[in-house]
Amino acid sequence: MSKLCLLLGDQLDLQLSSLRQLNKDSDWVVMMEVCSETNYVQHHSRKMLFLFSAMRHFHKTLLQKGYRSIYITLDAPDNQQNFQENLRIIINEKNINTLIVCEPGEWRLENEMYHWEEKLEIPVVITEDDRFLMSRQEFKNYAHGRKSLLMEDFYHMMRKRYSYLMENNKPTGGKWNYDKNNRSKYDYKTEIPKRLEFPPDSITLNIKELIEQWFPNRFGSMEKFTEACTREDALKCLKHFIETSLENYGKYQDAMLDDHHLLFHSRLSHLINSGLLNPKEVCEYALENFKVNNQEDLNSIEAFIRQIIGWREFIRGIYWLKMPDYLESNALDAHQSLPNFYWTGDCKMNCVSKVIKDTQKYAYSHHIQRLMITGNLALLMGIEPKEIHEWYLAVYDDAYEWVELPNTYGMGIYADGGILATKPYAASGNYINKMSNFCKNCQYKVSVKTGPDACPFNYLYWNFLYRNKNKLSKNHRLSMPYRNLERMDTTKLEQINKDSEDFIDSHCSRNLSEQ
Ligand code: FAD
Ligand code: DLZ
Ligand code: SF4
Repeated sequence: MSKLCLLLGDQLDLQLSSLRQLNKDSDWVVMMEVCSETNYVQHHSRKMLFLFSAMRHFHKTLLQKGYRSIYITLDAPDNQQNFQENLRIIINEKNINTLIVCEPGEWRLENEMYHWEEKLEIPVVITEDDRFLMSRQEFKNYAHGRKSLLMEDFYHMMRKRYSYLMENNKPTGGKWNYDKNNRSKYDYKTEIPKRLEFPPDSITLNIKELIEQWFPNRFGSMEKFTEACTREDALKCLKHFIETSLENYGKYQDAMLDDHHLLFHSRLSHLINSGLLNPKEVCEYALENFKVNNQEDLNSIEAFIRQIIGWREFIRGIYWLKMPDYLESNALDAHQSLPNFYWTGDCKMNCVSKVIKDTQKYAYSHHIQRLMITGNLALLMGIEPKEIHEWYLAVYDDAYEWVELPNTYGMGIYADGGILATKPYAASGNYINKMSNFCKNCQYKVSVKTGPDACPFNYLYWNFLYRNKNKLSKNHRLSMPYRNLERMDTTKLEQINKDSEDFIDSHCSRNLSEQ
């Protein structure tokens, strides 16, 4: 009798808690490519290419390390295309007496697993995912009894707990957070480093063919795929980022460029989320290898550490604290359908079009592109939360629901009504123009507020505040824009509302009057 460990596509870590339970000589590991995972949203073809390649390479590593590992490819003749039925076959074939799985990153799958004991008639052990720096239970304990949950408080606690950037129990440099120093527009001089490229090997090329055959109509391109798909290459990416980009990471964190999608961002999230890199190791590698010579360096490393031990952990904690109700939230009663241009990039707004076309090309956007371009527009237009959530979950190669959903509902569109953010991240064209050079190449004019030439972000911003007055005007962080709205000339406001309704009507199949 043996144990069987099911290893999911985002659990590619030799130290994983479920693998630690196995006896290599007698137990089994199984990994599988299944349609139940490829089809629950319309994942970007490049996201699947990355993940399947990383999975197949990881299976090879498991074999080299002496594990008895089974791999079911998508086109294997006996593939039942879902976890449960494939497991049933292996359990019978290999005479398995216990199934082990590390807790998954999505509620829907964990919920399914709770039925496996009964359906597969075998004990199922779900082990804690200790790749995270705080367990789900610890976060629940932390949240218990707190009136509100603030990332900043959580982050201070995590800094102390891990002694990252701490001196004599005080934050290095005297301040916890240097975010205010991290809002510069790109200076158009600092060299943007080239990133490492890993030409696809035969494993990756075979998967590309498979995806072309099985999913010919998926969003996105698989051309010029040069992603790291092994731990070895992922470690090279980490080292390269620390050596070439981290020094400018903080300063230009919020900057965007028309012709460069990445700037100084790490591009590590898909590697961390899939398990090829461990978040703690990423932080510790950065802390050990990055020399802090001046205030800008400190701003950069503080920002980087904050994203990982602060935002990433906090987001995950909120997800498991609030699911499954969280998925149903719609605090702003938003019901517009997602405009088709989110799938094509064919849109006159240069910033939106570029971000979506880069998403098609790379399955990646950096945080401000997600938050202040595609997220901001969905917020201002009042897009139905589930529609924009499914878009984000599909199109990015780092997207799993535990991290995507709170970012979308909490930060992007304020669907959770303020659990994660203290105010909606709503902005007019002015912000985008301040942080990027998109507006120079746009058919709209950022300086024009209404009419056919006006930047749509300008009128949509005021229309959003006007439409949501009852829900938002009491938020003290919005008191200034609401004061300005109060003072606005009625004719101007009428024009703003008309332009907004026309814009929304022309892009959404459901319109404002139907709400
Ligand atoms: P960097 O800017 O280099 O940051 C370093 C690391 O910090 C990242 O690799 C990531 O691990 C972590 N990090 C930074 N910000 C966040 C954050 N807000 N939440 C969690 N981790 C963070 N991130 C995902 O990993 N998956 C998603 O599906 C996802 N969906 C998002 C949807 C929306 C609407 C928004 C606004 C943000 C989303 N994010 C998501 C967060 C963030 O945009 C990405 O983590 C980041 O862009 C990844 O790029 P990077 O590795 O270059 O990040
Ligand atoms: C995202 C994804 C895809 C597209 N396909 C698979 C798959 O075929 N097999 C697998 O084990 N995992 C896949 N994944 C990742 C899972 O969706 C992920 O493990 C769960 O959503 C839990 O986070
Ligand atoms: Fe975007 Fe408006 Fe600038 Fe055009 S003018 S790029 S729509 S912010």
